[in-house]
Amino acid sequence: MGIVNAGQLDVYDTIDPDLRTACEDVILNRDPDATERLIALAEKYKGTDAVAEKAAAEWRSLPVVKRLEYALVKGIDAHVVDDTEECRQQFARPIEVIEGPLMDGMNVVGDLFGSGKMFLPQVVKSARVMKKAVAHLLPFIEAAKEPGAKGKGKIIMATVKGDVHDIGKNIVGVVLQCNGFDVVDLGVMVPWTKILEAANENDADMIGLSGLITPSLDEMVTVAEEMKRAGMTMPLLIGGATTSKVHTALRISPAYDGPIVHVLDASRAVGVATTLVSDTGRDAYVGQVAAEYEAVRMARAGKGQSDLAPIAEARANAAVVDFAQKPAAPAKPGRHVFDDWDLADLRDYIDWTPFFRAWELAGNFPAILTDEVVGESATSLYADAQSMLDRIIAEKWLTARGVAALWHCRRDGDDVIVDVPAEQLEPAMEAGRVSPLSGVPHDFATPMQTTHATHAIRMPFLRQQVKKREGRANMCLADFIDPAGDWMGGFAVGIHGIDPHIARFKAENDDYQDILLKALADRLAEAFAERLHHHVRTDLWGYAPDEQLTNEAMIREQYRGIRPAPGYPACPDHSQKPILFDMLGAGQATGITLTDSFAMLPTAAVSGFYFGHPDSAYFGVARVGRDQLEDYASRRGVSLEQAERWLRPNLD
Ligand code: B12
Repeated sequence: MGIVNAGQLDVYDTIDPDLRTACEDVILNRDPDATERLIALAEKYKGTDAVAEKAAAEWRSLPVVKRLEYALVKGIDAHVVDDTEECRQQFARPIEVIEGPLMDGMNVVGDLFGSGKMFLPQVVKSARVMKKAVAHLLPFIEAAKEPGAKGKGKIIMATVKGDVHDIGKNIVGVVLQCNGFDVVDLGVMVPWTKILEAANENDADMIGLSGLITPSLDEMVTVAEEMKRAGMTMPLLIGGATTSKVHTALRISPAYDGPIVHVLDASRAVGVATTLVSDTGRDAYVGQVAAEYEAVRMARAGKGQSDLAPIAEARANAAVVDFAQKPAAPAKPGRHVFDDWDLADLRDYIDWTPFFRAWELAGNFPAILTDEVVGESATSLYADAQSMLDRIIAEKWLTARGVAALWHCRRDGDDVIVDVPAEQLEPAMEAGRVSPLSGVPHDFATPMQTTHATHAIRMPFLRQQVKKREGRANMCLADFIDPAGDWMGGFAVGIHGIDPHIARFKAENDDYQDILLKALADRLAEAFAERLHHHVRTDLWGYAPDEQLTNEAMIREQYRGIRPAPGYPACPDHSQKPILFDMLGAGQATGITLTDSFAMLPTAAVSGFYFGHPDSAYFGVARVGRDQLEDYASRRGVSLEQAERWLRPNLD
């Protein structure tokens, strides 16, 4: 068997070709003499430490320009300041170091990435080396009053107003910088005024917008409209998890006259940006994208009325649930606050697959670690993640704060009327937020057994209207709640304390650790949501006291009950979050706040509902019709325009 030392990872192309061929011959069984030849060759490499030291020494004895290239490709930042300084003394002007050896090195990185021989984690490490070198040179460039390095083009990047997510945007920024673009990153929650101002002040070549949640889609349309009103013509790039080519074509593109391109991921961003600044390819490309988006619009326009059932018909086809099977009343009803959940405990609940996806490494954990293509990169990234997690836990970098509550409730049509202890709601009532949302008499069939006075809060849900095949229901989350009296829950969890560490990494120009920490905080938030749900099932609600599931089974959701989160397909309206937060007293209990687009701060946060009935399941509401929109507006006690804004991504 071939044995791979996962601790000794290299860019495949840089392995000594003789050694590489000899190893491949053995592993792929290409030659009957392969073993003998490898054994003979191994003599040359005897004593791995000595070989490593020799290789290290050899690298350090290269000419300084080559040393910089080596450091960039390998992502080694240990000597970069010394080497950059040595290089600076050899060149007439400090700017030449950037435009010469550093850019040459980054071009090698860009080529390896572009041809799939290097992966995102390595590229981000290379960018860290580049940033440290540039940071060393900047004071000299400024002192000499020289103009800065001439990049390929200047891009203003921002996560739009109301949205707090920046991992995707940061990754794209790093990759663009690696490929010679100047990136002016305005951060998160950026209003359109600031984006337009920055584009003008910096004489930018294009603007890139990012967003993770659906309310950001409308904000992107606003930015496009304002760019048009200001007479701008520069290209606008659109990216982020909820954005799509279809939405860009249908909604954003008609709002602006300049070129608009939806970019799926970081690896495509370089090609698109490079074409958009090129003198030769730009016009043809812009024309091609415009034609593509026009075709999307035509295809949509030709589709005619989609097949939606009237809401009354959809309701008549609601899921039929046997309430004899509903879980018993919770062992510990009411609210439970957790100020500082043990991070070491959360570690065991982490779902690692999305972590690798965030770094554009495709595959499922743990198989990804031995994947033929990305295995090396994934293994190295995983090792870095583990050692950062060790420090996060040992040095208590982060704090996991959460709240869970279990309330008595009953179904009323597509709403659930929830009986919430008054003391929990008081701050919200004082702020005048609760009254328009409840308006329901306190008339439960089975009154809640609690010593507190309670308030009835109406939580409206949306129902599927797409016409179903015979025997398939038009689902709504309210269907899982017994109209004669039942129980449901809510939760909010957040990972606090990231800011000082991110500030430290920023000061050190270390994008790699910055993105790594954010991605780990997100994983811990998701793990906390999973862990708390487990605690609810086995203890607080206690309907599955003996549940024994492996982490894998838990990730596959093989447990009873669901925890849908506002924004997920079963309850796509993010504006449920303020009501949920009031019901939980989540602000005070967890320190989590909501932006005006209902994003949560800290960013690594999750909130949602608990449904315990064994039949409860995830589904997608998908498109809703005008009739349901009107009905929903009246159930929420808001204007039609308001409801339209909230439900826009789902409107027919
Ligand atoms: C991981 C994850 C999380 C993490 C945080 C993610 C993060 N920091 O970005 C956690 C667990 C905290 C989380 C929480 C929530 N999430 Co979430 N989450 C995801 C998930 C599984 C992956 C997102 C991700 O990290 N991708 C990796 C990054 C690198 O990709 P990216 O951001 O898309 O960026 C890439 C491209 O889009 C592009 N790009 C991005 N920006 C730009 C900009 C430009 C200019 C260009 C050119 C390109 C570009 O390049 C990037 C690199 O390749 C998605 C589902 C999915 N498969 O996408 C849901 C998803 C995004 N989440 C969703 C929701 C609803 C939520 C919550 C609101 C749920 C809740 N009620 O608690 C919260 C909101 C948190 C908050 N603070 O407000 C929904 C959003 C849809 C919607 N209706 O709004 C999704 C789509 C899930 C779903 N199917 O419903 N989530």
